[in-house]
Amino acid sequence: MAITIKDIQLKTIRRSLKSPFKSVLQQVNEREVIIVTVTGDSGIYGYGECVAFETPWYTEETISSCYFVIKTVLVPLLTKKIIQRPEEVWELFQVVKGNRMAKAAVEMAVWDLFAKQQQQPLWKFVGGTSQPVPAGIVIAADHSRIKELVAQASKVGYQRIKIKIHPNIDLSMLKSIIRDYPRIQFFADANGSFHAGNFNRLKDFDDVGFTLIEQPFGEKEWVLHAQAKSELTTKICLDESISSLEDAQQMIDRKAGDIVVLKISRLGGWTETLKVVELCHNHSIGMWVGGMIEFGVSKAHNLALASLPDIHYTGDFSASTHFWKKDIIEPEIIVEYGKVRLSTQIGIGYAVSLNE
Ligand code: OSB
Ligand code: MG
Repeated sequence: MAITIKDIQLKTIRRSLKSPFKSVLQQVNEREVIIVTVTGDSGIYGYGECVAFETPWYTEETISSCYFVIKTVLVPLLTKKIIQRPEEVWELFQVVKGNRMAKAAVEMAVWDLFAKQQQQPLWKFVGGTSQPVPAGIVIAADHSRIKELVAQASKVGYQRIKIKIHPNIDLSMLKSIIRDYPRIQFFADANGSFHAGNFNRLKDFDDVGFTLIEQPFGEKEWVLHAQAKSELTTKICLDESISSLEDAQQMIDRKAGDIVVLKISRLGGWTETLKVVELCHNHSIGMWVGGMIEFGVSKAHNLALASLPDIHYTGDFSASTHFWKKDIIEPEIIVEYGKVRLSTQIGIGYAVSLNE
């Protein structure tokens, strides 16, 4: 059923994190995102969340570049258009170069709108089947706190813990923690902190007990990642490197990784993400859904993605209360027995409330 796009509204929200998020790239204390509301001719509306950061430390976009691009370029492109399928938004936006996080925020809202129009939960609309979704948490704090934070996460029931690493982190400390929790899967995220000069140091991480090492080298370092994949037994997983279908194809062609972190925003929206899922499925590449310190609208989209039958690793799904005093969705996301139950309501499945 066709939808005429009637109106698109942007609302910026800004909240402090409960505690600083520290990685080799940046320390994040506060988070600003843009909530995009797209309204169709029937009066139904869908939500997207733009999750670029304040400065370009993770991707090239920033929250202010996204606001500018959405407002002055994408909104005029989409307003009054008649859309038959949400995939058409990707095609409409092809006249705009790059700016994938800006495009994704608007495109995701249109997917939510279509799911609502069809009276389906978004996760069913995109083909999801697996629920509840297993919950994973990220530890991005001072190393002196890792042990204590792992103990806390284990108590909550998280099934997977991702630890931010860098070349100088104490490996015997990590080994002993991982040994203490045999039922929890541990991922390591290096955020590109290794380089050709310390390649051998990466090999020291091979027997620490990690299920995978995420993004050891820089985003364009296909050769180093291929070397890592061939020389380590721990699986190599790419995050920053994968911002398009072409990047996923590169990874496969160059044998530069075993696993892909899916981020709808970094990939430019659902349409491109679903293509990456299909490609990875066809090449037996593992997948999981990554987080970017998001609020509930984005998390709801991520949860829908994680419910696809091809997603086999546990993603970055922590409870709303992990980062936020108060999330922007109701009910908030909760983790029970290490899992997040998906909403049976239509669309993203949550009400949005932007008041503090
Ligand atoms: O590298 O995966 C990353 C957060 C912001 C930017 C990049 C990354 C992250 C995380 C995920 O590690 C944190 C989360 O939202 O659970
Ligand atoms: Mg990462």
